[in-house]
Amino acid sequence: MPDASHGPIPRQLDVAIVGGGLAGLYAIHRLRRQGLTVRAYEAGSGIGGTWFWNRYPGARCDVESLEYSYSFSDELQQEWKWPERYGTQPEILRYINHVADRFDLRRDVQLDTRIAEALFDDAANHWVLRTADGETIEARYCVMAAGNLSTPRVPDFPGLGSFRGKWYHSGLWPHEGVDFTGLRVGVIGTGSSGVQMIPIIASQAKHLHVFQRTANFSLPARNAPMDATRERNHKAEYPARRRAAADTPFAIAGHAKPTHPALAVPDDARNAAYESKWQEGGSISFLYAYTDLLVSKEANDTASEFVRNKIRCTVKDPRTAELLTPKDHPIGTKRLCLDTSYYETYNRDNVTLVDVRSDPIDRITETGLRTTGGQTFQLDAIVFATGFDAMTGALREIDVRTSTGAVLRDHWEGGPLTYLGLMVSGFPNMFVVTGPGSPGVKTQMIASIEQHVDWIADCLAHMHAGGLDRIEASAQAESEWVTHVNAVADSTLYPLANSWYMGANIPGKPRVFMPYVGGFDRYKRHCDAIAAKGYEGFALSAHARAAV
Ligand code: N01
Repeated sequence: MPDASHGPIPRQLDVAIVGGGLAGLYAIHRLRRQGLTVRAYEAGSGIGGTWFWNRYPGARCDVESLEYSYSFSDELQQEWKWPERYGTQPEILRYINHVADRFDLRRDVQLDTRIAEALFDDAANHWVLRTADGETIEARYCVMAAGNLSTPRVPDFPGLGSFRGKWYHSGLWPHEGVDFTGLRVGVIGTGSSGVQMIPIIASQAKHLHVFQRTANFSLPARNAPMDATRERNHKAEYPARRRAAADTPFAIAGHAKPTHPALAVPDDARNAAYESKWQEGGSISFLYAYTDLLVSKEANDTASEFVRNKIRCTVKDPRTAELLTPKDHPIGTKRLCLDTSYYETYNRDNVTLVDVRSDPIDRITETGLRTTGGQTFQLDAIVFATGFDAMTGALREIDVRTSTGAVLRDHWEGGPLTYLGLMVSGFPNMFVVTGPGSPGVKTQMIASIEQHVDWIADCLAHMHAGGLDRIEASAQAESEWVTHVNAVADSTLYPLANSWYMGANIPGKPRVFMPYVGGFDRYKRHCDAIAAKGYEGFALSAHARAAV
């Protein structure tokens, strides 16, 4: 563990930030404005987090670009021009780099630096971070902005080392890109990443085999060049739109609040409403059609069946259509995918869907892969679109502990425990941005990032003003929050799906519903109320003064 008594003098900071993505960058900006010395440590060779790593073909945000952007500077949101309805990965990365330059953030980012260990020194009342290269950093506070989908996972198939072709993971894509022209390609996984890349790889490959374990619901994105009038109107109302977004469950404005339960509406009117949402494109609008689509199975069945019928109408081969039709979870309870010509792609002669639910992948061979039932596939390239160790993976990769004996991996043995998703009891002065127990991943992520970082910054300002320098979530507040997060999830349909929200995609990971699904609006009001009550549930103290 870190031992500050050896080696060069450690860098001293007010706040060490782990991660140089959208969250880490905003934390630098916001905390620096408060006069704090900050530095972000980023494992990648560039800033951007998710948008730095996920460069697979077709990578694109599924929230509209006018929404999926920072709101903290009106000048920024006025001057940036998004060329399309949904931002592509290169465009979003370009935006992030622009923000870093515009607000002079780079000087406080250290690239190519992976934080391996973080020790809270109770006597000194500071964090000691150690990088994988052995550098030591001391900081009064630590902000974990390491991302929720930043630990790529390749399934443990035997034989991968023997494969003579090339293999890739969606979240670790080569910067120079990959040309699949003329190749026999296998894509494993049909989540958001697979659904986005499959149509593009199919258009290049000689033949594409898609290995599907679970069919996923996907809606058309209906991406298009940015409409100039729409952009002008949106920008004219940007601050009001951002405020309106903060008053919604997903932190996304512009969708009329649903007024009726689905079954209160006659069948033909309901189907017409779904059809209009289908034509409009986007997932929020569809799931927000009625008040109860995510809480009532009967209501959800109507929306699920509408999409199942669309799949059956689109995919010509009835067997393939049936395999692509999700039947094991209600629509929206796994992350709903957005696509461009995903189902149509299965009508191509060079695309074959393979059901690896009934006949799972047994091993990777020198020339492709083999299933347990003995089917063999000859492949030149394998793409793993197999997802991430979501929400807890990044923090569990760091050895986080305290000098008094607390170990984060142990504390989270049965699933992540946090208070508001912002702090963990037993780990003073460590904040988490959009962590488990927060609504982050169920919202427009940048809005959640800004809300979390603003809350943390305000908290530090409050402490500074009061001469306080230690904050810790109480075990009771944490336990009550986790109970609440679970109770809210249990009042919805979410737990019915084997999703990464539940940790279900990682063999052996505890099955606990991790995000808070009570809505961004409700969560923000709650966090504000906690702060107004003097940070109820947190113990704030003046360690330096007490120690004198
Ligand atoms: O990962 P996933 P992802 N054998 O976990 C399959 C965000 N995102 O990278 O469902 C065979 O969703 C697995 O099967 P199953 C977004 O939040 C956003 O696609 O576990 N298959 C599943 O089909 C998203 O939800 C955007 O049965 C195996 C797939 O691999 C999150 O990132 C774009 C397997 C993994 O799907 C993660 O998406 C991309 C095995 N052993 C990502 N193991 C946008 O903004 C796993 N699978 C649009």
